[in-house]
Amino acid sequence: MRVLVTGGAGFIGANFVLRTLAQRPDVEITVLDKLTYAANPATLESVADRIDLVVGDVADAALVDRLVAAADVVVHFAAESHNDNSLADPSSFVQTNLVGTFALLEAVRRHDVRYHHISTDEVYGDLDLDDPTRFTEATAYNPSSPYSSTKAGSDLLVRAWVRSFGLRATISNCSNNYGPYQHIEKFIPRQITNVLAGVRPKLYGDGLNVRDWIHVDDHNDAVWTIIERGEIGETYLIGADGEVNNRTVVETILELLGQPADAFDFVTDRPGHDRRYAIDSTRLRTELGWQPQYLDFRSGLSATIDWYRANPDWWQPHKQAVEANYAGTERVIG
Ligand code: NAD
Ligand code: TDX
Repeated sequence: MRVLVTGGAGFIGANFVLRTLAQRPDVEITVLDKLTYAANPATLESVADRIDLVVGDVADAALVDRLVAAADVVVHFAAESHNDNSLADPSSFVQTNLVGTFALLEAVRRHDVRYHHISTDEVYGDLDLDDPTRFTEATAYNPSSPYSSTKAGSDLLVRAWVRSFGLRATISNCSNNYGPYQHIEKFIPRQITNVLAGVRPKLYGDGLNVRDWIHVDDHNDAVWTIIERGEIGETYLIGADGEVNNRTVVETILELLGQPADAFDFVTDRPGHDRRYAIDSTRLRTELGWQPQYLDFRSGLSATIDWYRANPDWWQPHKQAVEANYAGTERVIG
C-alpha cells in the first residue's frame, strides 16, 4: 500500500510515519511537507532511507496532483496548528488549512484515491466546566479561533466533496495530543522544557481551562483503524477520556521533575480562550473496536518528560526563540 502523508515532518504526522514503518512492512510512505518552522527534519532522520520526503506545499496543485496520482491512500495531517500563532497572523492558516485542503480534495477526486482527513475537536467550540455533555459526531460546529475556524472550514469542504463528488473520504476529530516530538511552542512540551531550562512554567489566565489529553500513539492507531474499517463519508471522534485542567498538568510536571508544585507563573490569558474540550468517542470504540492503550495520563506524561530530558539536541536550539516570541505578548500577572 502506498500512503501519502502530508505534514509528516510535524508532531503527529512524524509519529504516524515512525509507527507505521515499525508496524506495517507492507506500507510505502511518501511525505509531503513544506518544512515550516513547525517541522523538525531530525525527527525523520532515522528513517530517511525508508521514505520518500518531498519538500513542498499542499497548496501547490500541480505537485499535489502528481503525488496523489501515485498513492493508494492520502492521510492529510499538514496544517498550521497553533492557536496563538493564528491570533497573531491568520493568513497562513487560511492558505494552508483551507486552500491546501482544497488542492488535495481536487487531486483525490481526479484520481479516485482514498482520503483521510485529520481534524480537531476545536471545531465544536468549547464547553462550560460544569457542562455534563461532551462532544459527539452530532455536535454543531462552533469554532472560536482563526485556527479552529479554518480547520472547521476544511472539514466542511471534505463533507461537501463526499456528497457532491462521491469522494472516498473519512474525517477524524481528535482531542489534544501529547507525546514525543511535539513542538515546544505547545503547552506540555513548553512547560517541560521550561522546567528543564530553569524557567518557571506559564499558565494562561486562571489555569482552570480543561483539555482532554490523548497520547499521540493512541491517536495514530485510531487513524489506521478508521482507514481500514471506517465507513466512507463518516466522521469519527477520537478521545481517551483524559480531561485535566491546565493547572493540574503544570503541577504534575513540576512534581515529576522534583520541583515545588507552586513554582509557576500566571500570565495574561489567550484572547477568546476556549474553556473546555471533552470528547465522547463511543462511536469509534463500539463500531470500529478501537481502544486507547495509554489509560494513565500521569505515566504517559512521565514518559514524555523522560523523552524531552533524553533529547535536548532536538529542542534546545529552538528554546530561546520560542520563549522570546511569547515574551512579546504575555505578561506575568501572578
Ligand atoms: P505540527 O504543527 O506539529 O505539524 C504540521 C506539519 O505540517 C509541519 O511539519 C509543517 O511543516 C507542515 N506544513 C504546514 N504547512 C504546510 C504546507 N502548506 N504544505 C505542506 N506541509 C505543511 O502539527 P500537529 O500538532 O502535528 O498537527 C497535525 C494535524 O493534526 C493538524 O491537521 C492538526 O490540526 C491536527 N490535530 C492536532 C492536534 C494536537 O493536539 N496537536 C489535535 C487534533 C488534531
Ligand atoms: O504556555 C502556555 N500556557 C497555557 O496555559 C500555552 C502554550 C498554552 N496554555 C494553555 C492554553 C490551552 O488551554 O494550555 C492549553 C493547551 O494549549 P495548546 O498546547 O496551545 O493547545 P490548544 O490551544 O488546546 O490546541 C491544541 O489542541 C488541539 C493543538 O495546538 C491544536 O492543533 C489541536 O487542534
